[in-house]
Amino acid sequence: MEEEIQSFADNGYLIRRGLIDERAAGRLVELIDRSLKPALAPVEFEADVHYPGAPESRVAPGGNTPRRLLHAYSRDEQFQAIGRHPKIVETLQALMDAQEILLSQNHHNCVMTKHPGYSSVTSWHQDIRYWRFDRPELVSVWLALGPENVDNGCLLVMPGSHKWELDPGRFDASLFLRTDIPENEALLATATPVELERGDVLFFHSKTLHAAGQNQSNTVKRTLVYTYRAGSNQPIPETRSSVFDDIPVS
Ligand SMILES: O=C(O)CCC(=O)C(=O)O
Repeated sequence: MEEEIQSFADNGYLIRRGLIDERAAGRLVELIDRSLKPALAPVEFEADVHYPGAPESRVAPGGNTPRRLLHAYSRDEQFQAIGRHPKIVETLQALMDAQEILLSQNHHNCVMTKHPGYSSVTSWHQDIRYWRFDRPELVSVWLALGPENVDNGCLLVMPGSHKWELDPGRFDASLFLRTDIPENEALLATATPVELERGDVLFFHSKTLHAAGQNQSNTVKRTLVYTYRAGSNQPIPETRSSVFDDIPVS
């Protein structure tokens, strides 16, 4: 684990291959598919986010394409089992150097679905930009439930970006990294695809710059995503980070 802790500290992300066994991952896929037809609320639709490539509106072609099944943790015991999975929790304890770990119900806590035809591009951003905690030190857990690659819109990261101090001028009004200014060219050249297989788990820091493309394949991509904090890193009261109680998982 020492090497993995160092790699996370250096790069702002860590991949643990095959952390969730095939049977559990397969059952999750079945559960997610049952939750998509019809899509069980609460759901975020591609058309809601207005990201590049998203349908114009809910009544445009593809307007009913789900992007995220929200509030994953409270939907089903199977989602809870992953949220509290011992291998995930022990990795988080090591990466955050903390015994007490809590799962946030306010951030991520969703199944991301990327459907062929109507998925959007997520531009470069740091998740912490809209989150409010004592310290910007949270870790998100991204469980691949099938292959994730450039073709189906896998995550891209900029290794080491969680340590960069970037002036506000590098970002646009929505706090996405600007791709139209020469100052960001060298950063954009470091983009690294995170290619995963079913059962692989990506751990990434809340300051790591990441992005994702559209799904150009002909199958749906499904990913379960949770965010965790250490017990000592409290959400700021009366912000969107403190709306729902965090769940202790250790
Ligand atoms: O479109 C994607 O898969 C990326 C999602 C993402 O970066 C986020 O929700 O923070």
